[in-house]
Amino acid sequence: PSFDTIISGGTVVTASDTFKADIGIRGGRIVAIADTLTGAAEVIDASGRLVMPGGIDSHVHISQPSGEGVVMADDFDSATRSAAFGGNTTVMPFCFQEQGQSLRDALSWYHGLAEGQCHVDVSFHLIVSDPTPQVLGQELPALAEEGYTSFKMFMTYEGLKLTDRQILETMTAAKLSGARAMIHAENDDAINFLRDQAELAGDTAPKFHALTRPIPVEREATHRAISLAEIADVPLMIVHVSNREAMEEIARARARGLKIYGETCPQYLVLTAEDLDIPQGAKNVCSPPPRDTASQAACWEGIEQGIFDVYSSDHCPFRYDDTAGKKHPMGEKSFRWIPNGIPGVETRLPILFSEGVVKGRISLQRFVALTATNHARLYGLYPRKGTIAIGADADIVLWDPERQMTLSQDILHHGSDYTPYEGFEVTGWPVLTMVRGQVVVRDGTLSTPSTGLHIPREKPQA
Ligand code: DUC
Ligand code: ZN
Ligand code: ZN
Repeated sequence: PSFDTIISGGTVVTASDTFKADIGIRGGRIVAIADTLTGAAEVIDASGRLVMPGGIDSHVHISQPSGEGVVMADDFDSATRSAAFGGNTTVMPFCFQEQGQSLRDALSWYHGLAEGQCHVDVSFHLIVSDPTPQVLGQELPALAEEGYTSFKMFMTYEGLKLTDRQILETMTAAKLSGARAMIHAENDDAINFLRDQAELAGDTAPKFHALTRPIPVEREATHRAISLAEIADVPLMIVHVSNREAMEEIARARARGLKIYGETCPQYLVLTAEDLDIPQGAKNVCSPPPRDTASQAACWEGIEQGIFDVYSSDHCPFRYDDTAGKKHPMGEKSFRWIPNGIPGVETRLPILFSEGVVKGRISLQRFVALTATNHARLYGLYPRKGTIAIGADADIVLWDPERQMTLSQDILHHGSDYTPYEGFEVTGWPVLTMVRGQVVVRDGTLSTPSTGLHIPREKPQA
């Protein structure tokens, strides 16, 4: 046969087009796209299905140390299994540099955890928390050449946060090495001030997590991050944008010609701060916190109008009913100790498809751009990944646009013991996930052992 696999009779969607075609796959790559193809060891019937580039989730946390006595709910096996069931073919987790640690040591620890465990492809971002001259002058440039072409900086969190001076120096290293700079924008001093005040007043319940990280905390830091990027003359990705004011900082910077990119996440589209003000509110503690319905509408606007280039999960899973998770013993005393983050790698695509495409807010093409193509472009995976084209990896999701599902912990595969989206109704569901031509999930069953690889990346595109 000419092909290992043919995907037959489906509707192919890319970031630019929607068309009926068969796809021929050989050696893990797409080698033919035509009206009708024949001659394959396996033919997958895609009639009635959308055939889209597999999701690329460029913002997930896996096995990341998250504080004293806290353990993340997913390892690479469970996180990438959950990703595959959710229609994703590549995830980009963070490799977190501890204080005093070299980036290489950090990477070898994460690679050790990931090796042989992954069900989808994986490509690491770095988190630079200790930007010594050695790290910025030697390690980052060398690692960028080796395919680690992006890193995140934090403006908050003890042990992670950088000063403005350090951010400028680290951004400059990104500029010199051609790597993509990403930033978590929240004003650390403002958070600490508000948090101390809240605790003094006895306001320690989970809802005060959101109230002590109000919108100006994020807006100010976003503005400052953009200004620093302008000073350093480097493009910058603002991750997990939650509200209109931060988004407007990005829009304004772009209107002035700066290369500022924005990411938003499902929690900012469908959750609000009120979801922290419930009996099990710790389940929804994440940073930045979900806001209000006006902020949801603003984030939808950013999605529709192109201010946001990427939509990621910020999957950062903890168990709820667990003292190593959301029920950390100190968390009862104050929200300060509740680990920040929620699971979402498996529910990301269905939420955007249902709330975005089915409800008429975005086109199918925009869905693909936001969930796959733009991630590939902005992080140096394009055109190997993120599109359906001759020569690209056969990373494909078959999507049933009509299937109705109720999101629920029972049907998910992550390591968390809950989902923030319990009971949420969606239309549209991934029914087959293929990574480099191998079917990983079909009809709700994981069908191969872990064949995910680490993918070194090119320098990102603007
Ligand atoms: N930032 C993230 O990117 N994820 C989880 C928590 C946080 O602060
Ligand atoms: Zn962050
Ligand atoms: Zn994150």
